[in-house]
Parts: sequence; structure tokens; C-alpha cells
Amino acid sequence: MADAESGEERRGAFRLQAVLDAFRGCVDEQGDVLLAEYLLGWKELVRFINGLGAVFSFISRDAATKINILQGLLDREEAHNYRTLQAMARLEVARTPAFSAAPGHVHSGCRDFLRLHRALLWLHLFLEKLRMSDESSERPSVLCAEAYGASLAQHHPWLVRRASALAFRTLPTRQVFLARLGAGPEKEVLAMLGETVPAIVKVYDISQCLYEHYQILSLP
Ligand code: 1PX
Repeated sequence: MADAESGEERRGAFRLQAVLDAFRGCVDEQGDVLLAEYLLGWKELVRFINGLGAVFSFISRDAATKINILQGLLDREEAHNYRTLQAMARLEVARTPAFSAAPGHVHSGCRDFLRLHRALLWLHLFLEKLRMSDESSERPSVLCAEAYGASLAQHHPWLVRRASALAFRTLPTRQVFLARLGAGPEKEVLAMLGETVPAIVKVYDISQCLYEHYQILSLP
């Protein structure tokens, strides 16, 4: 099993191109979300956050845990049931009566996917702000906090919001941040963000529709 990297280890440099390829490639001809490709995108994002320092390790560990749970389902269960988000949701909803209100989260890929799905909204908002920014804009730390406040924060308790706010303050300047995306000169980074954001939005919208359809947007 290809584990998501823990906060301690880091193999190779982050590449925005790999995120773009993964999120672009994770929607199949039927418009279904391929879980293996989706997780590849998240593994690359975890690689980026691991490069930001120990203050972000509580975030990367949580993301890696969820990625590894889903990867484990893909690797161990009958693969066809977990090849796509649609197949996984169909299976889990049919298997558990009153799934959307079932207490706990034993063996539910849908609840862990939901956490990543919510984080994808943060990523979309943040990358769009970054893409639209210039040297006179607010620092990435501020853009990140704004995106978080408009998305993930509503799902997190005070302590997590507080720890996140402290971590955001340590983010580097815009120039350094863009350089770390590993996509060349600023103009090229911004152009690649212009392709990455719509690819992320497409996957987000498909997943959101599915969760609305099954009424599982509040899985505990
Ligand atoms: C192109 C590069 C851009 C930067 C990429 C950075 C990737 C960040 C990955 C963040 C993944 C966060 C997953 C959070 C999932 C979650 O909401 N978990 C909570 C609930 O889980 P539970 O199992 O209990 O229901 C959990 O409580 C969260 C714990 C950790 C805190 C999460 C804070 C998320 C902040 C997101 C912003 C990351 C800042 C990165 C700076 C660039």
C-alpha cells in the first residue's frame, strides 16, 4: 500500500503539475470520481504541507490518516466496490440502514472522503485567491485564513480553529510560496493555477452532488 507520507518523512519535491494531473485524471468518462487518482492528488498536497514545517504536522497527520483509510479500503476490499466514489457511496448507503445518521464511523469510507471533500473547498478558495493575487495583495497567510474561515472552519471546534490560525501565520511570503509550488516562474505558476482550480472545482461539484443526492453531507 502506498502510504500517504507522515509529517516526519518527505520523498521528493512537491509538484503542482502532479496535483493538476491527479484531479484532472480522477473524473472518468461517466463523470464518476476515481478514488485512486483522487488520493494521488491528496498525497501530493500532503507532500507540500510536510515541507511547511512542524507547526503544520497536526494537519498533515490528519489528512494522511484519512487518505490511508481510503487507500486501505481500495487495497483490501473488493476493488470494484471502491474504484469510484459513486460505487463506494452506493455500497455503504445500501449496507447500513439510516446511514446518514448512523452513530460513529466504523468502516465508512464516505465519512473520511467527506472530510477531504470539505478540505477541497478550502483548497479551491485558497488557490483562487492566490491565483488572483499580485505583489500588492495580502500575504498567503491572510488569504489562507480567509479561505479557511469561509469553508472548513465551520466544521472545526475552537481548539482546531485556534491551532490552524497560529499555523497559518507562519506561511511564507507570496514570492516564496509560489516558488515552492514547483512550477517555474511566477507567470507559469499562475497559469497552472488557472488550470488546477477548475479541475478541483469539477471534482468538488460532482462529489457535492452525490453527497446531496444521498443526503450524507453531515456524516458524523
Ligand atoms: C497547491 C498547494 C496548496 C497547499 C496544500 C496544502 C494541503 C493542505 C491539506 C489540508 C487537509 C486538511 C484535512 C482536514 C480534514 C478535517 O477537517 N479533519 C478534522 C475532522 O476530522 P474527524 O475525523 O475528527 O471528523 C480534524 O479535526 C482536523 C484536524 C486538523 C486540522 C485541519 C485544519 C485544516 C486547515 C487547512 C489548511 C491547511 C493550510 C495549508 C497551508 C498552505
